Amino acid sequence: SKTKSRFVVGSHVWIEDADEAWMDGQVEEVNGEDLVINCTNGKKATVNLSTAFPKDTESPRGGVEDMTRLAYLHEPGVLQNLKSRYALNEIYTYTGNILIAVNPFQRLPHLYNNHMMGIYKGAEFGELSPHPFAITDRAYRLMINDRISQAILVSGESGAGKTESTKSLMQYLAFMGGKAKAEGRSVQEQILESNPVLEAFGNAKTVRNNNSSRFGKFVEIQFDQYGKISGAAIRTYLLERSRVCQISDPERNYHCFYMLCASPPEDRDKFKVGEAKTFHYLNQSNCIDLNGFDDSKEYIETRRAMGIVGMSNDEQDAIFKVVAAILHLGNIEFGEGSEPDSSAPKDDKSKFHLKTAAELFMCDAKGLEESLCKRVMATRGESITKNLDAKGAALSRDALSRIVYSRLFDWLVNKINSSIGQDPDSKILIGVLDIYGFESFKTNSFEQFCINLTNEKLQQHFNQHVFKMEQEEYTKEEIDWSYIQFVDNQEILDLIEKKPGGIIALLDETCMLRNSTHETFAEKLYQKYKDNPHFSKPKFSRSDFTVHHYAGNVTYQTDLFLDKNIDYAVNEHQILLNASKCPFVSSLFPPVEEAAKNTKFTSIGSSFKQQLQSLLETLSATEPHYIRCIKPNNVLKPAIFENSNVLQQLRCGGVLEAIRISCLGYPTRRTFYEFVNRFGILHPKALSKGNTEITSTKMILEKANLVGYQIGKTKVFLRAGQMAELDALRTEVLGLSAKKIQTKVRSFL
Ligand code: AD9
Ligand code: MG
Repeated sequence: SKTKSRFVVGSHVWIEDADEAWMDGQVEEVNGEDLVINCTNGKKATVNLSTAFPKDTESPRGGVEDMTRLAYLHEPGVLQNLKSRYALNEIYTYTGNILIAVNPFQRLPHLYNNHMMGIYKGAEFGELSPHPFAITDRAYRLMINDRISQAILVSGESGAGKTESTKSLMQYLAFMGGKAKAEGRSVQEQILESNPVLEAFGNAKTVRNNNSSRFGKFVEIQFDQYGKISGAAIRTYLLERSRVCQISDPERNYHCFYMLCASPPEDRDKFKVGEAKTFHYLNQSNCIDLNGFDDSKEYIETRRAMGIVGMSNDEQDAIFKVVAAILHLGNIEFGEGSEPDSSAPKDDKSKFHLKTAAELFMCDAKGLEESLCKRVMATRGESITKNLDAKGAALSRDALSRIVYSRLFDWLVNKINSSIGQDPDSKILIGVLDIYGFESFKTNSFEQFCINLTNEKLQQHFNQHVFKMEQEEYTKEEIDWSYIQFVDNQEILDLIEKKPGGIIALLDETCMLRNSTHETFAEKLYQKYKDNPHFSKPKFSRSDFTVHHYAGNVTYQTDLFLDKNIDYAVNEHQILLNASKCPFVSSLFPPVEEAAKNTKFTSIGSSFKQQLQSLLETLSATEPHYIRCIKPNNVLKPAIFENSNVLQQLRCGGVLEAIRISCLGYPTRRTFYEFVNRFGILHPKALSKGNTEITSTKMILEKANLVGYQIGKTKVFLRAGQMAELDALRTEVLGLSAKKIQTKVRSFL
């Protein structure tokens, strides 16, 4: 309120700090607007009182399990709480219904064993320590009791622990909903074993995570009317294709390549591979071996899992032959051919790799060479065969590798889905989403653009949900609340995906025009969005653009936007592999219908947008649960908690936004008992016998001259800042009563 300061001499406060983000201390002097603070690190600081936040001195040393229990729901309070819990290896914390998971970077096996699952099974939510099992248990029970489908959305930046969290909750679902099967593999076993298969082909070591998922995943687990798992469907999003041909030190290509090269000698003979370091697609980076990851053991493990998810030995062999063929493709180098501006394999070594790739693909070697070195151009009913120069042939080779790998990955996903099987009668499901978090790097390309669109959409879903939950709590307590506005990101979504007129639509248009370049694309963007508040053109750039995302500004480099948006198999490649004598390879390239040949290309941006749309539709029919994963440091080591880094993630993950939304209403809730316990000292008369807790609460609030709070059925709801005012009074009273004892002067009250 206007007249009372939140701070007095002796108040404990948080102030901003350049190194630590927030620093705590105690007010030594109040000079008008200024506070002189004695910081706990010994520094002295003078700050404007509007920049200081009250610090709760009553909160338990080990932090609280649910942040909505914090006396002060603000940034430093949230940060301090997570930090003190992390120091005790308490990696999970709630913020209301959201579970925050801070990556421990060390195995904590006691947290995830069968015994633990047994403990969480059937326990009341909030009764036990925060845990993904508790979230999953609640989702499962809501599904059973209310017959409503549920979704668990796991998000966070790369290396934050999304995939590990996802695995532990799938393990819990299998525990709760698994059923014994008389013969063959149980559905829950197949679901769990799909993880190592997808990780072998879709995960790689990056600078951010040694086992980074290079695709997004939504697993829909279907249940029968008895609550037993009866089917599942896996959808994947945007596998990173460029990695197949291009990696930078110290990253790795997809795990499966190294596994294959580390397979038993008889398999290496069968698949015609040698050491990993002899392949160009792998040796562009110095990192071949991965600490703590035994590629030969993983090979055996992956094949075992592939068997469980229904891939026959022959199929597995065919898959690894394709993987091997890609490695050999990568070793073909091109030099000048016999005609001007033509190309041919450079030397005997390249010829050998070309022959081997053709053998593995079971296609014609001459045909493979031609499909790489020549391009058929169709113009006005005529087709002309044109030679590609060495550079063009190398590009064609890489395009072939990428399309083969991405078709292979899609095949794996489809195969897993068909062997697990869908339950057409299932009416209830639990969806689990493990998808890349917001990304903002030094250079951001089309992938980051799609990833950030995903996050923009999920953020909207999240905000709407958090907002709804707040309203429900108010309704339950029967208190008034005026409509609280929150910032919606619909305008940013429109900028990106509106049709027509959005960036994706503009990109598709540009891709369809001849002679377009990324510069003409950028020029169109600049013209179209020059007045859009969520768009800007960086000063010194001619082709970059900046989108003002909810989580911050990201500048995208358009250089590869056009190439990356266009998805098509080069016709020559298509014909060649369709004719393969290996039924598996030929099935990856089914004949293209005449009609489809004329449509110039499939837009990756637009099809991704559609996939997202359908994901959001699925989600909107479910009750969502959120797990926000946090990466406490960038060195991937235990026990290091970097304040600013964590804050940035809390911001991007919408945790602070959720808190902000709740601060717009009545962020502090206390049961009447708790309230009287803490603030009874402000008005001892209110505690007289015969007064109910609710009466005492009201009397204390009146005495403190507060306005705008609400009295619910079981709790008092305070506006933001009111807890601090009460605490300031309390500090004063406590200080005075200490003096009173010493000097027996008159009482404050
Ligand atoms: V990415 O966007 O796919 O690059 P994720 O999926 O968020 O990323 P991931 O789950 O793979 O991260 O976790 C990264 C690493 O952190 C794991 O390989 C583990 O070494 C470590 N980790 C994460 N969560 C846990 C955990 N609950 N217990 C132990 C963990 N280690
Ligand atoms: Mg992952």
